[in-house]
Amino acid sequence: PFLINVLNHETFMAGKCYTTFIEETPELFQLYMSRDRATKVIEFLGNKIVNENSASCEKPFFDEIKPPSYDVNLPVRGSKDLFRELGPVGFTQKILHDEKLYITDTTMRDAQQSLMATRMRTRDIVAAAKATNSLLRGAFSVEAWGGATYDTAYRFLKESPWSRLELLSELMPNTLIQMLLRASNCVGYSNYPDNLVKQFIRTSAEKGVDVFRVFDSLNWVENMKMPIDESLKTGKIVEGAICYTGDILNPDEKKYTLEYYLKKARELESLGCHIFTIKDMAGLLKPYAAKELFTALKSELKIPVNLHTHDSTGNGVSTVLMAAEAGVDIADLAIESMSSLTSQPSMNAVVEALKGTKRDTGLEFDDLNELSRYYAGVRKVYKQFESEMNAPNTEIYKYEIPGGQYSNLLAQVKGMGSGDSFEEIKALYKQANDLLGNIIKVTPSSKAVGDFAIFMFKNGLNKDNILTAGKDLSYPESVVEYFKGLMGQPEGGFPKELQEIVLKGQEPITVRPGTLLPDTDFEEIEKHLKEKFNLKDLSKEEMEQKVLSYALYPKVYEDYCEHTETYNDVSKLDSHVYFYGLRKGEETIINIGEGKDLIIKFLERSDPDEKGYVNLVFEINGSLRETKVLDKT
Ligand code: 3PY
Ligand code: ZN
Repeated sequence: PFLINVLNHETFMAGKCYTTFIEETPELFQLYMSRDRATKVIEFLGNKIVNENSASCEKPFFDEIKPPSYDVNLPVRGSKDLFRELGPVGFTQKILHDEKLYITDTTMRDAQQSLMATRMRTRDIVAAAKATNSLLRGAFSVEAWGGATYDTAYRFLKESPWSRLELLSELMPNTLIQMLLRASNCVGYSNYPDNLVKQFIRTSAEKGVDVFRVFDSLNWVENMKMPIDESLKTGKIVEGAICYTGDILNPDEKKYTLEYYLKKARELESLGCHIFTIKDMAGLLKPYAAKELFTALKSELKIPVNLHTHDSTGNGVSTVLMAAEAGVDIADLAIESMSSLTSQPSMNAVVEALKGTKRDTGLEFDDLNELSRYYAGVRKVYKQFESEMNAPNTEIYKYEIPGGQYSNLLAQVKGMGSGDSFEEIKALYKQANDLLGNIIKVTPSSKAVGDFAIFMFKNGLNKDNILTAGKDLSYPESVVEYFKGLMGQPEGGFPKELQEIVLKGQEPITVRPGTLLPDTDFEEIEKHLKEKFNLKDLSKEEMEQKVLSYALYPKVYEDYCEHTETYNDVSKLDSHVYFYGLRKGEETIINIGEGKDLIIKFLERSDPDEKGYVNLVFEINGSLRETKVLDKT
């Protein structure tokens, strides 16, 4: 039926169908195109309805969420304008001399990563972009990219992280866009070859990253030099971050002392970083420790200092205020409805707390409230991805488990059917950390500690028997990688006895892993992708992004390409439709570009036939369409 327009056409019927016929009468072929697209959409929806939303989990009802409103006529002069005028050194030195507390809004990256397993889709993020550009014009930056957002975009959301960056850059022209870069681990979980890390940094800068925050999971500065250097070469702002662990106010603390942090800060400053960041990924920095730490950092450094913390213990706002008292220049905070618990402390709370003081942020209550209203609505759609942590937890001080990992670990333990043993596993996490040498715990080193704790639990091991009972066992891959030196060198070195047991005769490395890894062959990857997928008419830039994505995550990226070939681009679907499909009788509108809409209504589904196929009936722009989906549940 889709060729009917053409078949009825007199030129076609008369056999006068020349090669220009399609060009001269494209409308005749339009139906075919839209059918193809529509078919893919209903196949995607059908699969969602049949295989991903069991009858026992009825789709919840969601209210329409209006994007945040703002005064469109208000001229905006934001941080990016100042950066353009003053350059990276000029602007960051201005921050150093200004009295106000500058703010980095983490809502679009770390807040959603920490609260909802990084599932927030580009559609919901960019809907807030224009308003954020205006309402947060007095802020330092918006952290919107990097960390776990890169692979989860492909893996779970079936959308390109590069498009997100491009859209944000277009919609927030006055705002500095910030990313989290895991040094040589880029946005992944292990060290990548130098040429890949460098290309990734260059492309990120070209596509819209204005501020690079660089950290290493063992605070090994040697591993940070090359990525910092490469980020500096882009002309953008570079923050060197040191991860905080332990407690500088604990008199028994011998390793992670105030002097440890000052030494690291001096090293990063001397590498040319424009800003120094304390990255407190587990929320361990207590308020009075923050006062002491930032007082000392302020008197040592000639670059602005920034505090990144999480509110897992409930002390987050106090920690930020104490740091503000001590002169911290920039604080990371999340919009209220996306703040607290495993996320950042509340921006709205800190902004109000500082009103009328010399550290007044310049941000306004009503503006933040409007953004908060928007995200409160969005958050409901992502409830299924939130952890069970619904109250602050000072236990974090004892176990030092980063917020994001805490909920993952609980889920993993429950998945093993050992939910009742979580107390024991937390205690083993602490022991595992000691056995690995009391290390920094952040992606990916935190994974090694978590994997090790679970391994100890499963094998009945503890700190007293591991060197004997664990002698002949083979250890989890992340633990082997750690002891091989593939994550870098931990402060104080590796515990030798356990290292020998784990490596079983393999030699560990002591140099930066990147110096040993062969270069990524970009041409080979391009050839492979062109052979495997339908990649015609791509610009050089588009191809470059695809090659980078494959180089970082080959399997995840190929799965994404296959998904796109099967179902087309699913990023235009509303999020509740993307995650839950449609209820019987529910309608959704998808804009397919150039002002064209597909209005899709789900009408009916059959029971599975003898081969297990379910027939689903939809209405698309008024016509009935059916699709068959194999019931895999
Ligand atoms: C990341 O690496 O994604 C982090 O947020 C670490 O804290
Ligand atoms: Zn964080």
